[in-house]
Amino acid sequence: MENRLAKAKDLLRREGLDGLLVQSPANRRYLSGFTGTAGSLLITEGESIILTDFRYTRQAKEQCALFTATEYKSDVWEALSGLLKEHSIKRMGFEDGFITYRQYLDMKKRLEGADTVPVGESLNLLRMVKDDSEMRLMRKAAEISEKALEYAMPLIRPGTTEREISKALVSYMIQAGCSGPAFEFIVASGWRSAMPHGVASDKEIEYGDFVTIDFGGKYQGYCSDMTRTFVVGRCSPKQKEVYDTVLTAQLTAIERLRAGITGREADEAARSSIEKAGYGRCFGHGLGHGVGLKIHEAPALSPRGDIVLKPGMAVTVEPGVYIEGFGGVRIEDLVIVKENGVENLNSMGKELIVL
Ligand SMILES: [Mn+2]
Repeated sequence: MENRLAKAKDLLRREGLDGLLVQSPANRRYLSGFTGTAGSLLITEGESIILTDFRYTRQAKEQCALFTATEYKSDVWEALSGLLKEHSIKRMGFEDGFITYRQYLDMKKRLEGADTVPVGESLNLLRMVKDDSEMRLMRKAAEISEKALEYAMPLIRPGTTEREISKALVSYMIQAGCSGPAFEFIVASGWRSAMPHGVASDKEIEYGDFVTIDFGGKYQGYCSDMTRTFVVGRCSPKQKEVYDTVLTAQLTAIERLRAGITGREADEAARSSIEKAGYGRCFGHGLGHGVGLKIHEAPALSPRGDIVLKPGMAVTVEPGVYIEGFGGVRIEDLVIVKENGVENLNSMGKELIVL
């Protein structure tokens, strides 16, 4: 936590701010350890304060050892206004990507006298490189998700609905220690597998279907994210060709991934592999995204990904090919970028399985 707070103070200096207001759940938790659903951090060079209401006073004191916990009565802006004066904060950074327009107007009105400065992505970017404790939690989240998929695999057969598979995954992961799903699961079978984000429906699995399952759990705040595609009953030559195209692209991208390349270069490795196989127009999304306290965070591995990858960044590698009326395949692993390659948090096989 000291290191994380030090990163926030670097940001203060870099942006010429006297204070930083942090209210988004992920950044708040990252910097303070606070897991409650409401609260504001005010970080200055010399002091770190967490403002909560009555419901969270005790929790804030217990969880945020590096912060002074202060309870406000009913109006957080009034409390903040007092703190800004007390600490002579003239320029305060705020999370423009998080607060609503209504909150923004409130803030401007109530914190009159202080300049409020949008910090853009800079605060979120502090979370990109994971520390050892974060990596441990992500490994655990990934491990639980693989076990959940093994548990649910016998259900992937004609007659089961997509939602039943989704339900089995969620209940296994909660039983194994996850607080819940990391996002709404995609279980897309047959024609629905051509929809990259086809969330689980009441459609029944049918003989010959592709079944794409994209899911993950939240373990002590950290997300996992993985995708496997299966074929049920019988696999056509075309299905095999599409599957192998995606698998080759996925392996090629993992081979290419390492510190020092950009997200764009990683994406390009998979994209050119799929293009060579003749399916370039069927891969309409980016290769992957950062994962951590949020399921989607920086850096992006995509044609617009200009962030240079560093050791400790956690990213997904998930190329796909989607063909309207036929179906689609996506294969996704969660990896941690290393100096000369990656640590793959997924160990489950990726050869085509016909169930
Ligand atoms: Mn993903």
